[in-house]
Amino acid sequence: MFRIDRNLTADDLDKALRRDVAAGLTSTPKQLPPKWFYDERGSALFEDITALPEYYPTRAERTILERRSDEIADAADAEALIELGSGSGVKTRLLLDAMRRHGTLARFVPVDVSGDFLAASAHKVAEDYPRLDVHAVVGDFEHHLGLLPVRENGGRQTIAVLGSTIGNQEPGPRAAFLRDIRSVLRPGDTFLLGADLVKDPDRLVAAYDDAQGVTAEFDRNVLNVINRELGADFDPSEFDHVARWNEKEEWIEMRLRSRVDQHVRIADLDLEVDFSAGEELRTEISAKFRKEGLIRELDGAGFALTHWWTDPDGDFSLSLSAA
Ligand code: AVJ
Repeated sequence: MFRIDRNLTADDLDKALRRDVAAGLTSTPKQLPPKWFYDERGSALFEDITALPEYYPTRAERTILERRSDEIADAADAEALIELGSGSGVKTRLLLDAMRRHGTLARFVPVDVSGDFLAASAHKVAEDYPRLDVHAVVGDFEHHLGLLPVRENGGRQTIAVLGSTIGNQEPGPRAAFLRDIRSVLRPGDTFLLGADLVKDPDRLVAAYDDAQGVTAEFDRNVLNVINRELGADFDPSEFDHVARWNEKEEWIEMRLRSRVDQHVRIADLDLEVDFSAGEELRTEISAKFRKEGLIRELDGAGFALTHWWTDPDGDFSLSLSAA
């Protein structure tokens, strides 16, 4: 069984991009939200990143799921899995398989902003799990949580946010996001969260500034997106990729540093922007977590952590919390 709801049109996305670019390039310091990395090329580059020797998070999370998915499924005891930011689906299948073995799973609700990608991957899940009711939702899960088809059959729900997607948000919006998730759940429901952990800064920086330069290409790709979508004339080769560990905030920052004094025109916004040599545009934060801090944040949103799993190296965490 398969259906797809579209809560987000191409026009909504275009408006959001215009708003974010206009605000971000006129603020000091300049910044852009990371969600605009992911056009077709950006999504393919991210897939390449997940296979890099330096980028451990995807492998570490997969290892946890390979070892613990049955425990997770037993603890969640859920009728529906709602996955926010559903990605390419390898990890999802480990979870779905375990939940199916557990025996209660009837519904899968993958939610993503990228409609084409979501439709293709959700459709494949529906084919491979013929007894599962697959209800895909195209939406911005930071804003449209209230529109989700939660609890259509009355059973227990699990909401999953994997891949350390949550690390892209600053603490304020992150707290609001966690509260929003809590507000669509009821007692007995659970929240499964994948979160990357604080570790040696050299390893963190290497994970976001790989030797082959794939992450640098991914970072610069946001400029290609703005060129194409908003008629801008960025020359991506005039920007260097920078990854830096912010010790105080405990997050990785990715930045694009202008190599020269330059002037950029964003035609569709009627906007001209100057970059001085060495000036940096922040393109992403990727927050890293500690168990105590995460418990506190979850608690602040009304969740009680019940399970905590890491990979054998202690690099990445999966936690299950009760609503
Ligand atoms: C998809 C947001 C989890 O923060 O590690 C990877 C994105 N950026 N390399 C991350 C990313 C650079 C990734 N997330």
